[in-house]
Amino acid sequence: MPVPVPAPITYTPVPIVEAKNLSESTFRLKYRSRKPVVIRGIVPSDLWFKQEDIIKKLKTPTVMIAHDNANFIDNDKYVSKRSAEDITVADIAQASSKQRLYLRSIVPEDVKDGLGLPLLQEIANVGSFKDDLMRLWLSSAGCITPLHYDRCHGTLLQLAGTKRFVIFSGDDTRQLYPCDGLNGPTHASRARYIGRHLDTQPSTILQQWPKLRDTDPWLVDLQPGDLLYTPPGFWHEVTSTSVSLSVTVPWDMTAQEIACVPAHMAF
Ligand SMILES: O=C(O)CCC(=O)C(=O)O
Repeated sequence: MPVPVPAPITYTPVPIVEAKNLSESTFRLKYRSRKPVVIRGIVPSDLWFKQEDIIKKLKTPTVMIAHDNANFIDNDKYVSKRSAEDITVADIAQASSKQRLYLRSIVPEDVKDGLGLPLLQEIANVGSFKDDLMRLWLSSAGCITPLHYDRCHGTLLQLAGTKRFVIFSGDDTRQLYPCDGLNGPTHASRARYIGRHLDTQPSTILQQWPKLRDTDPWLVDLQPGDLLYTPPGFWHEVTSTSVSLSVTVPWDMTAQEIACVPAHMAF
């Protein structure tokens, strides 16, 4: 009897558009709350050499160390934290697989000024971004932010290095092993290492998380200068595929959007 070969998980590449070809109305009708998109031509792609300058400007940087050395969940159960006034980019880059480090911080004003945010504001037609939730993320290769969703419109600006995102719409929620509120918050999933195997060894994922067979993920490997938009309620897992520097810039849903959130976001 031939052994049945499991069907692979099919995935769709996240569409990529140039900012100069993206009007406010196209963003609104095609992408806003509907699907992820990479926008190129907003974010400067030459900030690698400035990283050391950038982290010297950080006021109260915190470095996280994951107990399993891979999955960074902002919770004492999974990570320890230390303040990191003395950290250098080399400390993070060379941490490698022995002890990965993930630095998170608020974004210094002059770094914010160089990010091209006025153009994003125009395309997304946003009154103001959520300044208090903007974050700078500097990670060793191999750091993972496990699968979860946010209640804001989210953008991640990839400033240096590379990151892999796997993204699912809220329609896939039942297949994504969401926590039940007791074993973790309901906006987080128990599934792990999806991005690591999605394109190469999907059977590894399916053995552990068989329901993923019935999902429709998007996949993207972000390069410096890419800006990724992720709609509210869309699940995403983020893997740093090299040492990586990113900034996240969220904005609130409108009252109208909040009034019709999908069921999985109601709690
Ligand atoms: O870059 C990361 O590790 C996580 C970013 C994230 O979860 C987000 O953009 O919402």
